[in-house]
Amino acid sequence: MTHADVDDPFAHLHDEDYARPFARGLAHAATLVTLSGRPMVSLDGAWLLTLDLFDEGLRQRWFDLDETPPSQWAVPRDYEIEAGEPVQVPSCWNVLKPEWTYFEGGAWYTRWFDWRPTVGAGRTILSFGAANYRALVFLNGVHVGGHRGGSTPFCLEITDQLRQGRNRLQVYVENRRQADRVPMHHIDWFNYGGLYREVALVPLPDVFIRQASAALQADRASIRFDLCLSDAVDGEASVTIAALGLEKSIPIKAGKGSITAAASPELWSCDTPRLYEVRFTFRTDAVTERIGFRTIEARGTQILLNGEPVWLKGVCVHEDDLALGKVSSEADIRRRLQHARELGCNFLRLSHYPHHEAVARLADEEGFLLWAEVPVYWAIDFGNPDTLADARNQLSELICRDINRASVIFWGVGNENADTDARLAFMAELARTARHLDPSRLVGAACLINRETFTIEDRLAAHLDVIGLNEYFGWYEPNFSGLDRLLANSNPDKPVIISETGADASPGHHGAGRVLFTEDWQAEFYRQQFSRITATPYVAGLAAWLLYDFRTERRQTSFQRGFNRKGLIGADKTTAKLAFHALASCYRSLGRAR
Ligand code: GCB
Repeated sequence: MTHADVDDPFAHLHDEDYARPFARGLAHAATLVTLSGRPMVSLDGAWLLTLDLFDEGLRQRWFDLDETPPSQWAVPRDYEIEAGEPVQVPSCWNVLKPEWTYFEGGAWYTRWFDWRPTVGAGRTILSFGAANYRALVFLNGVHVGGHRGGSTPFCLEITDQLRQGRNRLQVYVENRRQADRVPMHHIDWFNYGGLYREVALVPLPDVFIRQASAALQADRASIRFDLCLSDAVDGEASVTIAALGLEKSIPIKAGKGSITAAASPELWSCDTPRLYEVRFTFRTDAVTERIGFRTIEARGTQILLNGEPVWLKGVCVHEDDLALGKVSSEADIRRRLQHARELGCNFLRLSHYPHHEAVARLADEEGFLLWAEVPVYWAIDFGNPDTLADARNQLSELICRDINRASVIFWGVGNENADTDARLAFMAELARTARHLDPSRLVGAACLINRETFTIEDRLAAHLDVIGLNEYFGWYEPNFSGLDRLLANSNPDKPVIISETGADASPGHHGAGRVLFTEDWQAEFYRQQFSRITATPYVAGLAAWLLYDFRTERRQTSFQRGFNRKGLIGADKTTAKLAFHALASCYRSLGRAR
């Protein structure tokens, strides 16, 4: 029997192939549409949510059901949309009800919206900021596509399924941890589920601008513009930067066009984060981006911003909030940047997955440099071609989304992955993908240490521009002698960034000397680390692990209680620990020279 045997009311009980029809129609990087400056209709707000641990909704095709009230049902049902819990989107279900805290499974979101055609907008897409991990989308009972990957945006065209008047939108979101996913089932953060970023309808003309980018070239005297349209048409697009008096046409062949034009913009930097309004048009369509122009390069063991060495004073951050889970409100993002500024930072590592797109927009405005990465974390199923396809797509979606953000200087392709042949091939392919999509930025990953010889030793390093090093000498190892050996023994030919170092401290817990989980040791740990790191010429920066304490079920001692306590500030995002002030004074001691 198959799911198609609708006359047999029990067919679904025996159909283990129920999910097959929904595997098709996955949105991916090439179907993303740039939203910058476009009019949109928000679909955020009130939705109804029904948890579905057993995939009953896919087995029984809940999306197909009519909306007759139970009093008129001829036979019983297992699903009633209106019985769903009213929730707000964006949200993570884990923080909505205590009994949902640890829920890992599927859930059905439903809402209705009215739609009328707009003049000049022959096409409509549905845009999702992110859904963790897999989403299947149904409009008026029709499966219109889906997406996998928990932190990147996706777009689905719904032009043919939209009805004038009332429409029913259902999204099945599922957050099971699985060995073949990216990340896999073993992670050191909380597996929040849900439709946790914005959802919108985007009206578009018949042929529209899918992606548009502008990047300052290495000569710092010209800008390259790239444009990709929705369809393989020929024609002429144009680009304008009014503040530079620049107006150029871009010849389009088969839906694509590129030009390089002479221009000398004021350079974007941390001190002067100058942004220009860049307007791309094609026929009736227009996209407006605010773009900063700068160059970033690795030369020897230095990182150069606009040709000048920059030392990265950084901090890592997770998307995690006691009240909101993985939802990032603008207020939350601004608070992160404000705390980073108080710490004396010019750099943030957005670990370990793509963060909300507003982070890079605000970092552009405020003059922070960013390391953005995909969750190729620990023991990924490196030999699995489908897992590679998923990882490559997540990386491509991240790059497409943030291609115009001056703040983003590194694409991170992985974190602490054991050095096997399969992993090398997998991650080298990700590095190639990043360079192919974006030759203007640097590629990095948190690499490995040989613990017998105490050297940085990772075959992946040959494929990277910057070597990330996560090291916890003084925390997971009882003293710093290993760090001394490691820093002295290694002789890298490219910049090294300490992409993580840190120690747990339970807020308010004190003690003298190396007493674990005390604020005092965490502060002393940073002082010890900092003097060694800054005395090492090939280290070009540090990203402390990390800004705030965050939820993770791996951590269950009385000091942790479900939290990683390596935050410089507690999970309340208010209580600064001693280490916050210690690291701030270390960063201050570098002055402006670094
Ligand atoms: C690491 C991981 C990070 C962990 C951290 C820790 O190396 O990259 O995700 O949370 O260590 O606290 O142990």
